[in-house]
Amino acid sequence: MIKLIERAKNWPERTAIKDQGKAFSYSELLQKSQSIAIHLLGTETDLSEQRVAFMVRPGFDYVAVQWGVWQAGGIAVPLCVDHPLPSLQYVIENTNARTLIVHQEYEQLLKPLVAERDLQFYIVEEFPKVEKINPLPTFPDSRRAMILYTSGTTNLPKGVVTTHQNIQYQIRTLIDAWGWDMNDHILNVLPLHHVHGIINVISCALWSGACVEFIPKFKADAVFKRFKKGEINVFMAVPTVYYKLISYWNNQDERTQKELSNIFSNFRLMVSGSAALPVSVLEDWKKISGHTLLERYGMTEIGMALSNPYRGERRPGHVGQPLPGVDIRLVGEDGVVVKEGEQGEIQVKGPNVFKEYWQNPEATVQSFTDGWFRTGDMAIWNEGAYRILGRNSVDIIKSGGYKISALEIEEVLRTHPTIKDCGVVGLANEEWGEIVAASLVCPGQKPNLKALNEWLKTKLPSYKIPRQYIFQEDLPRNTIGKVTKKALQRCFQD
Ligand code: MCA
Ligand code: AMP
Repeated sequence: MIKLIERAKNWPERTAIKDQGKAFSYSELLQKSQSIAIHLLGTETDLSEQRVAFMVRPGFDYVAVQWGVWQAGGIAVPLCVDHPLPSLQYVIENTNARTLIVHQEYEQLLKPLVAERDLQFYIVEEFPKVEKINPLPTFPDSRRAMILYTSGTTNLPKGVVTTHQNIQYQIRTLIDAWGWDMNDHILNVLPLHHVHGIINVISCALWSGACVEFIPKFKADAVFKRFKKGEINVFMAVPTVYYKLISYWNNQDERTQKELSNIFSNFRLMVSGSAALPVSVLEDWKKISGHTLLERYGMTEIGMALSNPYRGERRPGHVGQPLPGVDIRLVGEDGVVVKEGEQGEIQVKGPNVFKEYWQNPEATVQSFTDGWFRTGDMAIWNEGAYRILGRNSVDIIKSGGYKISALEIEEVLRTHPTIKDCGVVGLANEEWGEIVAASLVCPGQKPNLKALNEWLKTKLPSYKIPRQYIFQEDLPRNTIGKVTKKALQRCFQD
């Protein structure tokens, strides 16, 4: 049986999840997830890596569905609950999912797809309880467990496949490194179609017998309200979330600020990751909460790889040292491992590293060299800790912790009738890390930008929509006619 799920039997009465004011025990989670597994299996004895896509809000139902798919032997494909239909359709088609599970509120949105692809369709709220649980399939840990989509240097996102073994390793290394135990209580504010929320927050908590509490959507006031109750002692988020919490705190009167700051004496750990944590945010948060954020570095393909220590010096602007069992090397452009103090690409090896890009052997082969995974992130080893210097591709943008491909947005923009050509870049931004910006070449009538964004929202998730536009007669190009993105970034400053 899957270790993460098997462990739940050790503490059936403990609270696993708090969701919308209701507490659910580990035994309830096991029961519901096993019922779901039985329904998914129907007359089969094993889903044998069939892909099961699900669009379920973060909360008890989400975990029950994920565990249900795993116990039935399927591959879990979590869909982003905020994505427009084309993005959802892409994932469902790319994984060739035969089954789709949704919260009722998403039924209307996905109905056309269900009919078109003849999907087996379930509404979570309607899964009846199964009284008698038939034996569930057994399989080795090498089985594929999950596909998460991540943007790369190609225009369309790639499916990252992890096995149960990968996931188990990713969880265990964090349990040891960050001192998780069953008395922990974490608040999840992150979306659950990415590693940060799925592995670092919910799976680590549930592995430990701890409690994970959900709020439906991140809102600074709702977070502080939960913190005030005094139960939560662990928190993990992207830098933008800390930025927003700091802004909220700054806007309170002095008495409220004091009251809010007192809450943090209960906390044992606060982590930041998914994007570079500005030193100013680390310092402001320390002033407010008394906590030095633990910054770590990870990626969908590898889980977590580098982390500042739980005990010991957390150095601002640095991401610490390799996690136990994770091998790291820095490699120069010539393919040779660099000397200390020189910059190179981070390459990673270890049981945490993913199996493959889904049905994309070419991309899988290209992303490895001699068995090392090439992250595309540049770093330097600086007196005992790694420091991330940025990515080796300007076509990857990180905004609010989301990884975004400039090429994907350009492809969509070029399909607009008024746009002949375009160039998309990321611009440094205090709150979001980077914001998406687009230069448009429109020889005829220029589009109305508000209308353009409304049009884009039907095709792309909101975080991929450009926040700044310029119009140009032509894009800046080098002598061989290639768009020079660095020069384009400067055009926005001008
Ligand atoms: C939203 N807005 C933006 C952006 N997103 N503006 C600029 N850039 C953006 N990226 C605007 C909206 O248009 C809206 O504006 C307003 O902000 C609020 O939008 P909303 O969607 O409500 O935003 P939010 O809920 O406040 O979102 C902020 C967020 C979210 C909570 C930080 O971006 C988020 O959940 N990020 C986490 C992503 C994540 O989990 N990444 C992990 C992947 P208006 O009000 O004008 O309409 S990386 C990973 O997993 C690896 C392994 C790792 O290392 O962790
Ligand atoms: P994703 O592909 O969405 O999993 O995003 C992974 C990417 O986020 C990495 O390749 C890095 O570029 C970035 N990232 C994650 N953590 C950090 C960090 N602490 N500092 C800088 N960049 C980070």
